[in-house]
Amino acid sequence: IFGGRKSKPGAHPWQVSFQVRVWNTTDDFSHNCGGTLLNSCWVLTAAHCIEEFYEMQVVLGGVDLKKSEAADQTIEVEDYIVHENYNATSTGLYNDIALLKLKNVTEDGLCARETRYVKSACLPPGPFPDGMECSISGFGVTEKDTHSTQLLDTKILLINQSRCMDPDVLGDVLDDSMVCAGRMQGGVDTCQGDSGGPLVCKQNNTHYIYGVVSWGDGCGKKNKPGVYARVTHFIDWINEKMRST
Ligand code: 4AZ
Repeated sequence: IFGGRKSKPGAHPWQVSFQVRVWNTTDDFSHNCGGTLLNSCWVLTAAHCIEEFYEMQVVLGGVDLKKSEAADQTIEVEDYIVHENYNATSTGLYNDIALLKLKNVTEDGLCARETRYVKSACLPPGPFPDGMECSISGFGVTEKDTHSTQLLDTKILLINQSRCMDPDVLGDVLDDSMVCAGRMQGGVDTCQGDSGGPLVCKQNNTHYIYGVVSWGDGCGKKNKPGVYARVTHFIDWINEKMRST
């Protein structure tokens, strides 16, 4: 996160750290991407966060990757579903969305347990207006050029699609699987390591997952807002996949 500050415990209870181990070594899991808890057993993330990893887990409830905290819940990833039309090209990442299915860890068939620090975000009921202020959070690269071990957050604005497709902004490379958000003056943005994490908008005291951190032209640059997978475009896909398994 560029232009962020340390988040307060419980401020982003749907935020996950999606962690992986590449080989069967004694190496610890390492943070790979962000993600958003949709319900007890499902996490939304970006398709580009997924490869053939040896082992995958999510950590919920934490605000510090270096410390084990009382609120932490660490849960294995049992399976993943990448969007069938995910396409990474030189111009951008199309349909950059995926679901992680968590392993049941309780007798009642649940995965994550809801607490003050672990809660799911809602799927949005429809489009939100251009200019709406929404929040981003993550453990990714900051303006100091290093990943953050602390969960950082900040606020950005939803940006009009045709404005974002101006030649002086990102150009004619976006499709309706994407939504832009940021600050046109620069300095406030998501970056590498925040990928897969939440762009959350609050309406009537309910928090909606509106975007999944996907890509951009660098981080925090003037006139280069971040690009997010547009969750409203994928509501049917998400519900269908969560029903089917
Ligand atoms: C990345 O490399 C990345 N500024 C994520 C978000 C943005 C740029 C790059 C948006 O994962």
